[in-house]
Amino acid sequence: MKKVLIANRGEIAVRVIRACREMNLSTVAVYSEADRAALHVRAADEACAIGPSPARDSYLRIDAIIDAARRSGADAVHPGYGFLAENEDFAAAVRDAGLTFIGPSAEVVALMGSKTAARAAAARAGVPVVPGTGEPLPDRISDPDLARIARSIGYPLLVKAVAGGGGKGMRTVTEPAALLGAVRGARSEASASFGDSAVYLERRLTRPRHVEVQLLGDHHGTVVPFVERECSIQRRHQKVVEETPSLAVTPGIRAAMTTAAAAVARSVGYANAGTIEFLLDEDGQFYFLEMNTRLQVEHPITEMVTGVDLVRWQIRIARGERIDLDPARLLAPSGHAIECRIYAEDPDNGFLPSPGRIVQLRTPSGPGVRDDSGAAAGLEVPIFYDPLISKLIVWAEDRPSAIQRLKRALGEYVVTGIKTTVPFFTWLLNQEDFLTGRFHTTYLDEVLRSRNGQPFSASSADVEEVAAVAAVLQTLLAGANNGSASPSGRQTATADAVSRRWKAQARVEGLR
Ligand code: MV4
Repeated sequence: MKKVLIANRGEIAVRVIRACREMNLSTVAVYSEADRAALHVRAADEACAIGPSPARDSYLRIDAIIDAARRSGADAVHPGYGFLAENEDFAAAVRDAGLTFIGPSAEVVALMGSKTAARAAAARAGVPVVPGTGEPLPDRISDPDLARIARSIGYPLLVKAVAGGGGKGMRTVTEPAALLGAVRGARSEASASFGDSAVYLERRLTRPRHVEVQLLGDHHGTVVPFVERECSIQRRHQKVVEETPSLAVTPGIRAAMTTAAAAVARSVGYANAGTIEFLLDEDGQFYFLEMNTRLQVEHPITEMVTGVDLVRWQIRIARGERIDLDPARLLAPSGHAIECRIYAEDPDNGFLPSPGRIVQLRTPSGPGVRDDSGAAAGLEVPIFYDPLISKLIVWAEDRPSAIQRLKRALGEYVVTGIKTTVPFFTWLLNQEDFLTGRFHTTYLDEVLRSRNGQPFSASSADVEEVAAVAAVLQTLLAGANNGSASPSGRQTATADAVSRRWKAQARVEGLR
């Protein structure tokens, strides 16, 4: 392997390019029209245009990407996450073009893509699954048959899409009268989203946590699991904060859960980085949910507490190397890591996307801080893609110190020109339930609903203070260069004095 094409964009493309460079591999970026000047294009050794801005005309075009690999002479393809990362046809097309796919086999991608097949594989490996139908419901099931199956599973239950994941095509049913409508609704949503109307039923667990196990498998039959990640802080099925280890996982649960995860992966001959998602209920019982056959957004927190570079290992595994990591080390985390997903969204306006040109961007640094960014000052955040601009990851000796460090780092974050979710995180990190670890998968949606749209940013006192800092600066600068300079640009206020100092400093630097 000499030259890797990264079939993705944004922060994950940059992340993969960094690993390649450390391994002396050349890199090829691909880009849509909207991404001509993007960071991942600048970061790579070379870049190929693959089509118009909408993802379906560029980042989702299997033929265009294979063609770019041929043109550039790449011999391997890394899919990142999202886009084609879990598309079995893409994995097969890469293989059939004689290239190395830095991911699992097309067959395993297909198997885990069917949520019922994945569930069955987990059950065969001896791993608990939530009571449910197991098989997709027959297309033309009679109403009485459906009602009988539902009754035997018990209410409340969930109708889930076989091709689903991420909450799409999912419906809660709390009483028999709502069953038919929910099945119909789920079928049509699944059909529209995935082109597959198949659904199945599962008992709905109340207030479970979402805990997942990272693993690596190689082509020689070795599978090693890592300490779990806690991913219950989600908004509308999108993770927003992840941490490791989980406060809810005891050593006993960890041993059982990681063993279960490895058993599922081993049973399907898994070779790549992968993740087994579990639901963990209030009495410590866990259940297999899904397997993700790719690198995940939140992989850095695992890297921070284990010292293992997961992308490097994906590449080594794809080259046929053996995993020679000490399994005990992967289950004994050093310290605590937390990630915040920073989006170009306006938290004070229903988290609406906030695309546009980034005027200033200063990302935090210092001890224990890692910033995985896909954006830069002067660049547009396009409307066409997921508006994740940056992942802020911190490490510290323990959870309270990690939270302190995260607050410090969020205070250093400066971004102007677009709105971001930074003020929301500053609020979240002060919530009693977050600090004590008393949360579950519906926690965030519940508190956001109860807040009724109160703003996260700037009280008027904060705005006044920012204005005062700006006025002082203006006076100083006027003295320094004969009154020709005047601070300009938009200023986002947060309720944090440290943040204001950093912003003031960034502004001075911006004017020099
Ligand atoms: C569940 C569940 C409770 N019981 N299954 C949501 C997305 C999809 N991947 C599966 N999901 C859930 N499945 C049973 N049997 C609760 C959820 C769920 C959830 C899961 C993980 C993270 C966030 C969530 C938010 C709401 C519901």
